[in-house]
Amino acid sequence: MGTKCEFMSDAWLAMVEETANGLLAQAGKPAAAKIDLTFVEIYERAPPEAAAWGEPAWTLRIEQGQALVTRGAAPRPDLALTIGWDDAARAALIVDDRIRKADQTQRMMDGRISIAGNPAGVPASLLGALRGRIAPRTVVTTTDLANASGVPIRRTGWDLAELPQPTDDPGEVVADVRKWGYGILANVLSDEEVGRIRDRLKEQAELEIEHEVAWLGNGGRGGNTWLGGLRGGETAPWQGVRTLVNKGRVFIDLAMHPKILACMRGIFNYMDFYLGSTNGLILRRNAEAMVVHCDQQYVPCTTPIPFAANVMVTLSNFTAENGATRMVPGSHRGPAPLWTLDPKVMDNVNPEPIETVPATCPAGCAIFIDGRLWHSSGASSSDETRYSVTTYYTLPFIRQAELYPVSLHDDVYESLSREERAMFGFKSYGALGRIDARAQGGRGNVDASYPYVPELRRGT
Ligand SMILES: O=C(O)CCC(=O)C(=O)O
Repeated sequence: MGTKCEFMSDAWLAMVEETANGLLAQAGKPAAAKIDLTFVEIYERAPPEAAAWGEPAWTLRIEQGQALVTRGAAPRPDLALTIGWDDAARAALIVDDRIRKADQTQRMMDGRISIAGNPAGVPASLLGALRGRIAPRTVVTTTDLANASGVPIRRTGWDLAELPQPTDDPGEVVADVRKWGYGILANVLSDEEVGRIRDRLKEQAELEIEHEVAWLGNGGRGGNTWLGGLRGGETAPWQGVRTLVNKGRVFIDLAMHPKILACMRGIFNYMDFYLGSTNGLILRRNAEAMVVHCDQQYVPCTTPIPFAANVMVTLSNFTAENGATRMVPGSHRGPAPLWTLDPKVMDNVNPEPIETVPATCPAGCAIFIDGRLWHSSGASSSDETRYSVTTYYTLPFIRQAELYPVSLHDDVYESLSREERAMFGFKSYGALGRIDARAQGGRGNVDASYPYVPELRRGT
């Protein structure tokens, strides 16, 4: 007889745990090798579309080692998780292949479970995969989650105190991003780490100017920028440093920072996502504000979930004076802002003035921005240079802004772990992203391997 209980409830968790431990015992594992499952993040108990049906949205049945998650009364066999113990080869919980197929459409947004400790000595690489896999999945529909929050879209006259403030709590950050379109995680980097990353960015930026390969601008990051060196009499108050992951290990580590990725997972509702770009953004006195835009401005329709999200890591204090990023709170729940080309400056401008608020915070914070949120860099009237790194992640069906499989330098590619390569776009996503080796032993997918196959002909 199976047992029924609410999805992601404590009882659910206890059942998964019991099943896993039952299998462990069957496999003759010592009692000390018990698996202990705990919730680490819970955002919503059930998807709103399910709640709207007015029934307990999810149930879980466990029978003979099978954990069957069903929506309402209707069983969905594609969500069956077979939890077993792969005793022969290695100690690992196995999740049925079917969940992988379901991965493309079934996404988890209710929460995540983690395995506390590692008493059975499960290899770390498998544990990582398992954490993602064992988590139950729900369906992301086109329901606009944020509309339910009751926050009006694009209001003016903000009281700064009601808007997101820096917090140490990743759950609060994700909730802020859902509600306001942005959230600020405090204390992501220590002072020492801020100093180390900023020094590398400064050195690279200075040398790119010296070598006349810099990305510079009189205004902000927009159409009005050039690649090269300083032109006569120009000071370039704005500077971008592209493809940072080719320019220092510190930037790869930043893109893979566990605190940043934990928030990103929440923002993307536990869907797969990958890295789209990593840029240093430096604002000096007289930098102008950028056109108000959203980071998925290229998507030709409104989307009910973010297709992209950005994290701005602050390497100096972000103040209203030195050009802290400016937001239009709640604007992620509507279409992208309008642009028109101003022929006088040959740059995109917003046809109407838009009220924005600065996201101020100390150095070492991470400002998470939903890809649909209207925002811009601020203008700087300060002698305190603003240093930052913006790291951009997207759902894996979106083209990367920096095409890492081709633009990663060979030594950098060789230095990457499997997990890092997956994040850099070497993992396929359904039918997308297959990499054919260009030569014997060339770059390939982390989750599949295609032999190098040249044009084959008979008789040659
Ligand atoms: O520099 C900033 O504060 C914002 C930059 C930005 O929005 C962008 O680069 O897309």
